[in-house]
Amino acid sequence: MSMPTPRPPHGTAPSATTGTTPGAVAGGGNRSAGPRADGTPADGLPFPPGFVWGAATSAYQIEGAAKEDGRGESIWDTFSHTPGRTRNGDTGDVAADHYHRYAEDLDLMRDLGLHSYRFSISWPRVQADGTGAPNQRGLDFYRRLVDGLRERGIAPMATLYHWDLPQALQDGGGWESRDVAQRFADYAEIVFRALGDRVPVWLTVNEPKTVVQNGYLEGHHAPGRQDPDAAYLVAHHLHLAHGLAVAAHRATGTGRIGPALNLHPCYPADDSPEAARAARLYDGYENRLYLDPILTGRYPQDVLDDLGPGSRLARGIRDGDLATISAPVDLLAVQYYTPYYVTADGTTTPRWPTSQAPWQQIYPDGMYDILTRVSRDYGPIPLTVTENGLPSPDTLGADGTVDDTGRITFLRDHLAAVHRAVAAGVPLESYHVWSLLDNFEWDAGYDERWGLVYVDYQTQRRVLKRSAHWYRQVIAANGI
Ligand code: GCO
Repeated sequence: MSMPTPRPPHGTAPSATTGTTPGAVAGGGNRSAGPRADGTPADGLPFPPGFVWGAATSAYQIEGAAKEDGRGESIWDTFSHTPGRTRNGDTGDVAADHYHRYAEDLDLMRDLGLHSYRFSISWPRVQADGTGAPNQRGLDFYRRLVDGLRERGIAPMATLYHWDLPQALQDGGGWESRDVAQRFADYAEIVFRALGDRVPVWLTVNEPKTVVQNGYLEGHHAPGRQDPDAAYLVAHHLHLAHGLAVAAHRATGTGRIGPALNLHPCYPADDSPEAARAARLYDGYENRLYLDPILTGRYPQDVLDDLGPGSRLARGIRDGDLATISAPVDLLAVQYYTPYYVTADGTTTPRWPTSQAPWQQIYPDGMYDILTRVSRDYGPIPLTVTENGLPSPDTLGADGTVDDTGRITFLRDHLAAVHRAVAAGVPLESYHVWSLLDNFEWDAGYDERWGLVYVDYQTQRRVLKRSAHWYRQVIAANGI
């Protein structure tokens, strides 16, 4: 089946940049690397006044201090310490040592001019075993972090769960156990009471789909299972945890709250009706299985039918669950990395060059498509992009600089797509680059560098990459 000729998005080849002069872009384009000298956006794409620019991280990927100040063990401590599970046997024991270097990192964020910083709270740092009285030393770290952000004029955006489930709860069944959803709500309440009035935006569960697919279908993320029947029951309990945390927020928290979903536009790989049908079901598993229960109170029927009435998901849904799960939320966090092209037999086929991460096809138009689709299909819910970026094998030059112009090309192309979506009426209020710092990229360990800021893991020295200098200009100009 012949494939249509790939069309480079936005007139720039999506392959990595070869240019060495500042601002060089793929394909020899003459666009500058940032706003003009007078501060106006280089490409003439100003964002709306008040648009919020940020960057994102997560606890296990940057904090380190894995056994400090009462932190308990998480499933990612167990998984990363299991031989063969992570590249080079890398773990998050030290990571970017953010737990000790947070003040320096806060100054970095201020110097970049960030308006918002999305981080996650480590559940086992707050409750070592996932239940019981809170660990005040753990909460104190997040109090210091949040106060440090506010002192620097940076809005905290806190994710409650970014995959580091306390191991003790995993020992009791983990997300296959409905009880863990309630434990999560109890933990969320502790955090709301400790930080609630200082955090304007809360995100409940980061990427439930990745927990389901990587943790329970493919098994290359913690807890390393390959059990499809368990996987979709886990999805339900993650949704329940989200809904119970929203209820806890309404009772104890302040600010706004919503889910953080990674969404992948799913396109038919050809123009056959079979491919269209297969792409629709693929979209069900990739997107609607997460969007629909939370935003509409229903599971997608095509997915339920495909799983069958005897599935653990179907049997795990109890009266009232969907009402809990679909409690109104204040915003939706969208995380976009890659599209999928689905063939008639329901498998996928690549279409665009990938980044250093082989799963990531570089396709900026997918950002426009997913943002406009969410607004079209789910109404005017305020949106924020909380993750978008790519890894590259960045190296520290002899001159002390890190030339990651491929990341500038990627970010500018995706921001141009964001700009188009906003111009089309999508109620998008902010954009966060993944990631602020190079960090532990799960089973890929430290081989993939996703940060705007280079981390020399031997010395923990931070070096702004070229993309960080560029992003600072974008923020200052409020446009690209
Ligand atoms: C995710 C996670 C991040 C990853 C990033 C790159 O979306 O998978 O939120 O922790 O590091 O997306 O894979």
